[in-house]
Amino acid sequence: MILCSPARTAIMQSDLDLFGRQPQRLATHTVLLPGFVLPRLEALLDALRPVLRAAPFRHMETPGGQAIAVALSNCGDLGWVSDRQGYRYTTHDPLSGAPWPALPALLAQLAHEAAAAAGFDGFHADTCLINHYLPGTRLSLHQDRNERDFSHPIVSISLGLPAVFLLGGQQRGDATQKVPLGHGDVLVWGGDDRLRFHGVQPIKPGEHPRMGSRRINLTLRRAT
Ligand code: MD6
Ligand code: FE
Repeated sequence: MILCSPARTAIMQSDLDLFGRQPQRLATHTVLLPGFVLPRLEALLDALRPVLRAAPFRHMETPGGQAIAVALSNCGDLGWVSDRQGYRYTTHDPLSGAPWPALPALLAQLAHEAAAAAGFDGFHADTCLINHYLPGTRLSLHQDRNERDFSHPIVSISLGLPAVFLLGGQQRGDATQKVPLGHGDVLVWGGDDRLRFHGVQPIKPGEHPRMGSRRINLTLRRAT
């Protein structure tokens, strides 16, 4: 799928997800791929299980000393952490003292394919942040700026309970676009949109048939 090609006008049958939903361009360099991971969902969950056994979800502290409502873990060469010292990437899990679990090949492959589908060729993730939301949990507006090179896109996979993603602008006060993200959806953004403010509205209570009463978000990046 070459969504970025100006020559391309028709959407191909192969671009549609299981439910016939089409990729959607939300901004110049932001593309929503509905249901992109659904065909490989079980393999994806199989790959996550050992990662989360080795590096369980935990609540980290903000530099200001507040508990972050979203529980998180990581896999890959690096993992994103927050504590009194600030936000940064580490090679080791501070909880176990061991290196973060390796990035499963399937995750790297899905990220590569989703990025390409959104017009970002040659994306090779080296880290995946795994976020766990319970109903009521929100993520306040922020920018992702702990990575070395903002020319790489970010691939974000949503699983479980639906969320409303807030896509803001370059300034914190800019208007936000509400983007519904459902189970299996992938959001890819980069380029001019890479430093947009964004957040997640409080997750509504519910029960997802496969994932239970939670939302899981996987954000794949190139941090180095
Ligand atoms: C989430 N995502 O969807 C949180 N950041 O749970 C993010 O903060 C995020 O989805 C950068 C790019 C895509 C994202
Ligand atoms: Fe973010």
